[in-house]
Amino acid sequence: MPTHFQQPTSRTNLPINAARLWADVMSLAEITDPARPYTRRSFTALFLEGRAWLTQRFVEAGLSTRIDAAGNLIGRIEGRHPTLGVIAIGSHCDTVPAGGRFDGIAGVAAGLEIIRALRETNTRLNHTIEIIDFLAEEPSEYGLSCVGSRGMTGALEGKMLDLTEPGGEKLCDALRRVGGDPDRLAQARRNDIRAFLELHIEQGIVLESRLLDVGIVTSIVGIRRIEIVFQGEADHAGTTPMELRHDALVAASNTVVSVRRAAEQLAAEEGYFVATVGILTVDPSASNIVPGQCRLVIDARTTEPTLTRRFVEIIEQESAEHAAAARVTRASFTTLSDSKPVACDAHLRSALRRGASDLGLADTDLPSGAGHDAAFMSRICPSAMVFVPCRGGKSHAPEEWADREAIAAGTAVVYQAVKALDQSLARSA
Ligand code: HGY
Ligand code: MN
Ligand code: MN
Repeated sequence: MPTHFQQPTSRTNLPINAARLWADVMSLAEITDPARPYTRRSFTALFLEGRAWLTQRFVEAGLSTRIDAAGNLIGRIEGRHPTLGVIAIGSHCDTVPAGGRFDGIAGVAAGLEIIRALRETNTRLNHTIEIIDFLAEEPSEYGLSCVGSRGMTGALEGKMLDLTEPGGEKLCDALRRVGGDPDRLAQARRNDIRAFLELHIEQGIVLESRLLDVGIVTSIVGIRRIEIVFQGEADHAGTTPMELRHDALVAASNTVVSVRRAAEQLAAEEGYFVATVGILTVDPSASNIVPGQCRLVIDARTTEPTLTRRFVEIIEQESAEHAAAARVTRASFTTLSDSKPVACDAHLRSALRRGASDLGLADTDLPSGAGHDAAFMSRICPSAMVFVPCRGGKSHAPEEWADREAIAAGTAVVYQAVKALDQSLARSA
C-alpha cells in the first residue's frame, strides 16, 4: 500500500483543503505499474489495490461504502431528509495504459474532499450524498468502456457481459472478481439520484490557452467504436511472389488512411467530428511472414449522429474496396459500442456557474470531446460536469498534468454547487 502523502494543511480562501486533496491524487498515482507509469487498468490487481486504498479513505471520511452489482464503489452519507434522494459526485480511478495521474482520479478525489469539507463545517445536507468511483470508464481489455455507469443506468446489455479479454476471461466473470454481480445487475439501477456532478480535467487546451479557471460542460460527445477484421493468408515473405500475396495489413493500412480522410472531411462540416484507429493488431506478427490477419478498432466521436452515419457508410464501402484490392476478405465489421451525444443539465450548469462566480473564478461553457460516465448518468438523472485546465491539453499520456490550485478551484465550484442544489432541489421536491 502506498504511503499516504502527508502535506501541510494549507487553506486558501477556498472552502476545501487543497493540500489534502492533492495528497490523495498523488497517493493514488503511486499505485501504478512501475514499468508503465501511470497504468492502473480496470479489473487488475493494481486496480483492486487502488480501490482498497480509496475505500479506506472513504471510511475515514465517515462514508458507508459498498460495491454495487455493476462493480461501482459507492460511498454514502445519509441526508437529514433521506426521502429527498441522492446528490452524487463521481468519476473513475482506472487509467488507460501509460496514462495520466488526473484523468478520472481528480473527480473521485474531489468528491472525497467535498465530503470532508462538509463534515469539517458541520454541514449536514438535506439530501443523501454519494461519491461514486465508476468501474472501468476507460475502454477495458474486454473492449467495453463505462462498464459501471452503463450498469447503473441500464446500458450494460447481456451480450456485453460475454465479451472476453485476450486471455479468454468473460466480462461477467471479471465483474464478479471485483465485487459486482452480473446476475443481479437490475439491483445496480438507480431512480433515487436527483443530481450527478463530475469534475474532470479538460483533456483539451481551451481553458489553459484562455487563462480560465473552470469550464462548464455543455454537451458530451457520442462515441462509436467499430472493429474490423481482415483475413488474408500468412505466407513466406521471401518466396511468395507479390501478385500471389493476400496481405491483410495492406487492406488494414489503407483503411486507417480512409478513416483519417473521412474524419477530416466530416470535421470540416457543421458539428464536432473526430476519428482515429487506436488499435491495430497483426497476426502472425513477424518480419518474414506476410500478415495473415489484421484487427483494427476505430474510435469515432461526434455531437451530430448524422455525421457518424455518413462516416460508417464511407468506411464500410472503402474497407470492402481495400479488402478486394488486397485479395483478402473483410471477415467482420462490428460495432463494439455506440453511446449517443448528450446535453448537460441546464439547472446544474447554472449552479456550477454560480459557484464559480461566487468564488471569483473565470469560467466558460465548452463541449466535451472526451467520453465520460456523466454521459450515461444523464440517462437517469440531471447531470453536469466541470472541467479544470490541464497543461497543454495533454491527456492519456504520463505527461498529463493539472495544477493543485486548478483542481482545488474546480472542487470548490462543485462544493458550492452541491450546497446550492441541496437547497434548490429540496424546495422543488
Ligand atoms: O476516451 C475517452 O474519451 C475517455 O477518456 N475515456
Ligand atoms: Mn480517459
Ligand atoms: Mn476520464
